[in-house]
Amino acid sequence: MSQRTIQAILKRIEAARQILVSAHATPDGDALGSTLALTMALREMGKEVVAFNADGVISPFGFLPGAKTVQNRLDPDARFDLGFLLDAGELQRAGIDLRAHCTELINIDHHPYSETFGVENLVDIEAASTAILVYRLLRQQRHPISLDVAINIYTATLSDTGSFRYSNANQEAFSVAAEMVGLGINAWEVASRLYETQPAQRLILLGEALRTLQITNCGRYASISVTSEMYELCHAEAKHTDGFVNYPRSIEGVEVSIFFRQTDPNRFKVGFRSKGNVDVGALAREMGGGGHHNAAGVLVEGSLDEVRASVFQRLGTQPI
Ligand SMILES: [Mn+2]
Repeated sequence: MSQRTIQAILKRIEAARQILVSAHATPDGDALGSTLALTMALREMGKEVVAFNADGVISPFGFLPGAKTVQNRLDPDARFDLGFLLDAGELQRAGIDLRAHCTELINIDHHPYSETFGVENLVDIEAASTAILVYRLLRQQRHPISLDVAINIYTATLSDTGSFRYSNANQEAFSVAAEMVGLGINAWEVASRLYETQPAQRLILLGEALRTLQITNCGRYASISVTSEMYELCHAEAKHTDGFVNYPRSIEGVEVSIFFRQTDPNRFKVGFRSKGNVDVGALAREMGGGGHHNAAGVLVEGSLDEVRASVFQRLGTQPI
C-alpha cells in the first residue's frame, strides 16, 4: 500500500520541474528536518526546489544544512508543478494557501487522522518522524543519501522521538539513526546544537515557571505557568517557553502535564502533554481546542486563577 504510494510519488517527482517543499508553521525539528532532507535530495536530483515555511527557520535549527535557503514568503505569482506538505496533519497548518501555488499537492505525514488533501498521501503513524518517510522515499528511489540529507533526517528523528525516549522510538528510528551515523553525521554535534545552545533568558524564565508548579491531590496532573509579568522580569518572550510543558510530566506518577501561557491580558494558551492513557486531544476538543492523544492545546479566556480553576475542574481534581 505505502509501497505503491511511494512509487506514485516518485513518478510525480520525475515528471515535475519546479517543486515546493513545505511543512507546518511554527516548525519543530521534524518539520524543518524533513523539509530540508527532501529539498536537498530533490536538488541533488536536479530539480528546482523552493523550501518554504510560513515561520521560517526558528532557533535552534539554523545549523541544519540548507536552512539558509528556506523562504518564509512566496511571490504571489510563484507556481510549482508539485508541492509537498510535510508533517502537517491538516492542509491549513501550512500557513498559506498551497493550492494557489501548486498544481498538485502531496501529503507526507505520520500524524493520526492526517487529512488526505494530496493527490498522493504517504501517511504512516508507525513512522517515528516524517523524515523517516522521506528516508523511505529516497531509499526506494536508490538515491544516495548525502551528508546534508543525513544530518536533516537524523535531527528530525532525534527531535520527534525526544532523543529516542518516547514510545515512537522504534527499531526503524534507531536503525535509520545508526545508518545516518554510518554516513558520517556527528551525533554529538547535533545534540549539542539542539540542546546546549539555549539563550540564558530561557533558563531564567524556566526558573520562574517552575516556582509555579502545582500538583493535583491525585498526583496525576501537574502544571506550570508563565505570565506576561514573567516575560518582562526575565527579558524573555513566548518563543523561550518551547518545551516548558514537558517539565511537569517528568514527575513520578504524573500522567498529564499542563502549561498555562499568557498570550493576552485576559487570555491563556493551555498546553497539555500526556504520557499515559489520558487522551488530552479529546479534553482539548471539549474545551474548543485541538490536538492528539498525547499533545493538545486550547486558548482560554480569563485570569490565570480562573483559567487554572476551570481546567482542573474539568479534570475532576484540584491542586494541593
Ligand atoms: Mn513529526
